[in-house]
Amino acid sequence: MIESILSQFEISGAFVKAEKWGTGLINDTWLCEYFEGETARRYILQRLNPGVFALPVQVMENIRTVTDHMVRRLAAAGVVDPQQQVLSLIPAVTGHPYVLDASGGAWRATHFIESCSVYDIVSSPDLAREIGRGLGRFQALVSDLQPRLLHDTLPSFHNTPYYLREFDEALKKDIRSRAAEVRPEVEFVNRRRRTASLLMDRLDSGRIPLRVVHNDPKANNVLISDLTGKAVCMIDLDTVKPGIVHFDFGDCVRSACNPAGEDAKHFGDIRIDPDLFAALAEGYLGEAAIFLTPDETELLALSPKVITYELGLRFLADYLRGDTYFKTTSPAQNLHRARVQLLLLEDMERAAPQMAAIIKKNMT
Ligand code: ADP
Ligand code: GN1
Ligand code: MG
Repeated sequence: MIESILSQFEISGAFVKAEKWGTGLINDTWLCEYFEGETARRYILQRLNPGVFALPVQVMENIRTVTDHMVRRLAAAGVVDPQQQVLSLIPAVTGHPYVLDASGGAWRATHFIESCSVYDIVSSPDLAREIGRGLGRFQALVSDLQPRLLHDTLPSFHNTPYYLREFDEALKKDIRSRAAEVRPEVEFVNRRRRTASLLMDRLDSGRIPLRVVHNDPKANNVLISDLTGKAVCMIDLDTVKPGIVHFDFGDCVRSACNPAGEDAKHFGDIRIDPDLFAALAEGYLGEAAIFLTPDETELLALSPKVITYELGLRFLADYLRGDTYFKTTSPAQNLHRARVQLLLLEDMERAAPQMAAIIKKNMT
């Protein structure tokens, strides 16, 4: 199957092997090796999750629009080899940037960017700063791209009030009879229902603008150079579409500034680390301050809370529905993930004044 899909992409040389790759919760990824003469070349092959991406062709068109734009911007700025800093799609023999399989599943191939790593857990401020910088640079490069040029491939993707309604629905239906088990989490969620609209209200009132954003910039979606320790490239661009910068910044903080990680082993270790947060904010604003409005910047401080609430709701709703969205490797993993996010949210609430002060400091 993999070889037959690969043969439909414009990849030259002899196929050597393909191995499963990455720790993502949605798509399937393979690292593929070829030999071209004496030279080994590697590629990433991915199958988009059809249960999540109902419009794969539009997803791929968005990725092409965004990556082409970034390459143009970097080339105009004098970067000699922009393809080393931007995900580079390999065309299929049809000319499209994807291959559709018999069941309608969409596949894409990209050049593998060598000598880089991704981190599920961030343990130093230097790394957090680079992750923030990688996100800020990505957003800055697309800040002059009109959002209307992109398809809205996932209409409610970061609509937190929508996820709250979906959660209520899953709880009411309780198709797996799990509601009784999650009563403390439900109470926790209910006490914070107002958190859901904190960002969407600002967008609806026109206080913050719609932009082209990544929408899924968790820490492990930033490639970091093994040689320099610097951010090289943002990957995992399926969710790139119109949105607000806050969900990006918040998601980056949520995933990079909790040293216990998304699958924390000990609940007691879950926290927002102020040094990691300060470094990430500094790295991000060092790149993004140039295009953000003062209102947007000020609102950054509360964004980690909203997205952490949102992801807690999504994991918990998925648990209630019987684990149909996020990949799991153990029975109550989505419940565990939800608990981690809700504990992290509680710590963010405690740290809110400190986080606001750090953002303010970076504004001056
Ligand atoms: P997922 O949606 O499953 O998280 P990603 O697009 O993030 O998929 O890819 C999974 C992993 O593959 C990443 O964590 C990274 O290690 C690696 N990867 C993806 N694209 C590239 C690339 N172009 N160059 C190098 N590594 C990559
Ligand atoms: C999913 O694809 P991946 O693993 O990078 C999810 C994100 C969540 C994340 C939590 C399309 O991202 O929204 O924040 O898991 N992506 C989608 O780990 O739902
Ligand atoms: Mg990823």
